Amino acid sequence: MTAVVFHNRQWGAEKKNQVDFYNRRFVAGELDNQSFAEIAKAMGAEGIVVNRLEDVGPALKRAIDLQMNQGKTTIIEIMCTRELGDPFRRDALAKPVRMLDKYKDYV
Ligand SMILES: Cc1ncc(C[n+]2csc(CCOP(=O)(O)OP(=O)(O)O)c2C)c(N)n1
Repeated sequence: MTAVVFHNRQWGAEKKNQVDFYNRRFVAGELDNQSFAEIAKAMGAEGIVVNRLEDVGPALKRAIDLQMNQGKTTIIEIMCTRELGDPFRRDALAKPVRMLDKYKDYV
């Protein structure tokens, strides 16, 4: 098989919620020292790191060739920016609304 990992060196969804709800502060959301391509190689698969947009096509061609002609699994690790996307939910870390009386003391 061929798998593509979009690697932005962070848990971006979690970081974005922290940034939005805690005055732009965040903790424990950034990842700095791992390589998914190297992890793939350590596990016996192929690993390809893509740093430039124009290298995506050749990486996919190589992975598909390995998959179809040699039966090998490849992890394509595409390095991305750390731009934070907008969350699907905008109330993720908001104070919950308590609908039932029995929960009104839980804030
Ligand atoms: C259809 C759907 N399923 C599940 C989720 C819940 N969800 C929000 S962010 C996220 C993980 C995002 O991971 P990735 O795209 O790798 O970005 P990262 O947060 O790691 O930067 C998931 C599963 C969602 N938003 N939409």
